[in-house]
Amino acid sequence: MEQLVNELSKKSAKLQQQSYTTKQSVKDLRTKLQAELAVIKKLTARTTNVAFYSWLANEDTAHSRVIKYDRVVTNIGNGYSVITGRFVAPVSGTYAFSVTVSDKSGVGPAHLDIMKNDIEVGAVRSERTGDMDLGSQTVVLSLKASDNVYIKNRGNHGLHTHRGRYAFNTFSGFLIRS
Ligand SMILES: [Ca+2]
Repeated sequence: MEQLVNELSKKSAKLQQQSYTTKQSVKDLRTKLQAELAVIKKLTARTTNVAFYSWLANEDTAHSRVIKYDRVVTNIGNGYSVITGRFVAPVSGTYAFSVTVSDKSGVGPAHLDIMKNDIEVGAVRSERTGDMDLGSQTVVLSLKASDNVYIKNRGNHGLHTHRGRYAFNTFSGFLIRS
């Protein structure tokens, strides 16, 4: 009887030790997993992909104050809206934007402003003289999520769309880093 009690007592102690070890392992694993998750979150934030490219094909929108570049080629992250002509930043970060402009030859110069939240941050121009000439501009901006960027037409001479045949007037942008 005494031997049996001893054996059971030993077994119980062993089980208690095993239980402790298991609990410790689970705790260690949980700590490791939390650290891994933090790394994954950081990497995911870093690889957020935002990029768009659109050009002007429709003559009707060439005279509007906010240029609505209607031929959307790329819109990763859906930041650009063809309805409003505005790019709205889906995430905070550093962004680059480029615009090219071509005037209607012989009609008048084309002068466009790059606007951030309705404030001019860049400008680009092409002269009415010189057939098929292009102006271009690139800006780098720090944006908060929901800040918007668009292109404003300062003049009213229209832009060279060539009836949608050539992508002379373009607007593009991408997230450098969030
Ligand atoms: Ca010109």
